[in-house]
Amino acid sequence: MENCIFCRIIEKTAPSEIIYEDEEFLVIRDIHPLTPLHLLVIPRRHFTSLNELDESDPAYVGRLIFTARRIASEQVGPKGGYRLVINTGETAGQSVFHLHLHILSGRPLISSLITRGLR
Ligand code: DGP
Repeated sequence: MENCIFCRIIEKTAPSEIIYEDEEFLVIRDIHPLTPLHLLVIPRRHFTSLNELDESDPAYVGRLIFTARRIASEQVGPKGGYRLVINTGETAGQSVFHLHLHILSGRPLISSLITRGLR
């Protein structure tokens, strides 16, 4: 989509730090990190949000989650914890309307929220 920043990152007409990519997903570093490790798993297909995903293809969601798990494990090591977040809708804090999954690690949730002034 023309005005979608994540589509432009996928097309490589906008810059980003790409951590991983395959035929379905791209993993980039978040430009405004909330935690010491903050990555985004972005499907190449443009879905406005999680609500647009087709229930008839649950394996696709599995591949999205397993991609996030694999990259998170590679980045944080076997003992490191991480959190996966999908903000869905404006009132939940979604600001980019192209489905993406946050990988957050290195700081507990509550201090991440305080950093963003959300508490
Ligand atoms: P959300 O609020 O869940 O829609 O998350 C959108 C995230 O995307 C937010 O943490 C900041 C990040 N972001 C927005 N624009 C860019 C960009 O141009 N490059 C990168 N790397 N991240 C971006």
